[in-house]
Amino acid sequence: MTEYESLDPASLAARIAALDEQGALDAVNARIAAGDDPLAIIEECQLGMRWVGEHYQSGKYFISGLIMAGEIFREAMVALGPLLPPETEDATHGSVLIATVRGDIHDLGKNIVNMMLRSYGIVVHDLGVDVPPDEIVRKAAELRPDIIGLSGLLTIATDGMKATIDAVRAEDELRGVPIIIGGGIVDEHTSQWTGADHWADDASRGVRLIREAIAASRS
Ligand code: B12
Repeated sequence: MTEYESLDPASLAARIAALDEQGALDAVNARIAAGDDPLAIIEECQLGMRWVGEHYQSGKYFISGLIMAGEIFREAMVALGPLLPPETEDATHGSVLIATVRGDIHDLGKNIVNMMLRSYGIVVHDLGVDVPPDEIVRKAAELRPDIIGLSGLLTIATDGMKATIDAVRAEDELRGVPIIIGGGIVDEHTSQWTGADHWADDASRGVRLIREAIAASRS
C-alpha cells in the first residue's frame, strides 16, 4: 500500500488530494469547530497539496488540478484567517521583506510563512510573486528589513534566488542583511549555490530561523 493509499479517505488531506472542494472545506470547518490548532490544520492542507503535486507529476491530474487545489487551499485559508493574530506595523519584534522570486507565481506557502511571522508580532512586507531582483533590492534599501525571505517552488526559481542574492550582495547599503530561501525545492546544496544564509522547506523551520536571525541582528 502506498503512503497515499494509506491516507484516511475522510481526512482533510485526502479530500484535498481528491480535489473534493466542498468535502475539504467541510473538514476544515469541522476541525475549526472542534477547536483544533489552526497551524495543524494548515499542515494537513499542505500534505494534501503535496499529493496533488504527485498526481500532477504522474499524469493523473493536469494543470486544472493544480489550479483547483490552489483554490481549495485559498478558501481554507479564508476560513482559518480570522483565527490567526492580526497584523502589526510596530517593528519592535523585527521586520521581514518577503517575495516569490522572478519566474515563479506560487504564493500559498509564502502566505503561510507571512501569517506565522505576524503571529509573532513580526512586520512582514510582502512584495508578491514573480518579483525581479532589482525590485527586491530597491524595496530592501527603502524598508531596511532585518532579513529578506525569498520563496520559490519551481526548480527554475533557484536561478531567480541566486540572481536576487547576487544583486542584494552587490549593494553596499544592504551589506549584512541576512537572506533566507524557502520552498519545496530548497536544501543545503541550493543554499550554498545561491549564497543564501539560511534555507527552509517548511514554515515552522523557516519562522524559527527568521526569529533567530532577527534576535542575532538586534543583540
Ligand atoms: C497549487 C500549485 C500550483 C498553483 C499555485 C497557486 C498559488 N497561488 O500558489 C498554480 C496552478 C498557479 C501552479 C502553477 C504551476 N505549477 Co504548481 N504546484 C502547485 C502544488 C500542487 C501545491 C503548491 C502549494 O501551494 N503547496 C502548499 C504550500 C503550503 O506548501 P509550499 O508552497 O511548499 O510552502 C511551504 C514551504 O515550502 C515553506 N516556504 C515556502 N515559501 C517560503 C519562503 C520562505 C522565506 C520560507 C522560510 C519558507 C517558505 O513554507 C511553506 C509552509 O510550510 C505543487 C505541488 C507541491 N508538491 O508543492 C505544484 C508544483 C510546485 N507546481 C509545479 C509546476 C510544474 C507548475 C507549472 C509550471 C505548471 C504548468 N505547466 O504551467 C506552473 C508554474 C507557474 C509559475 N510560473 O510559477 C511543480 C514544480 C516542479 C519543479 N520542481 O519545478 C510542482 C512541484 C508539481 C509537481 N510535482 O510537478 N501550481
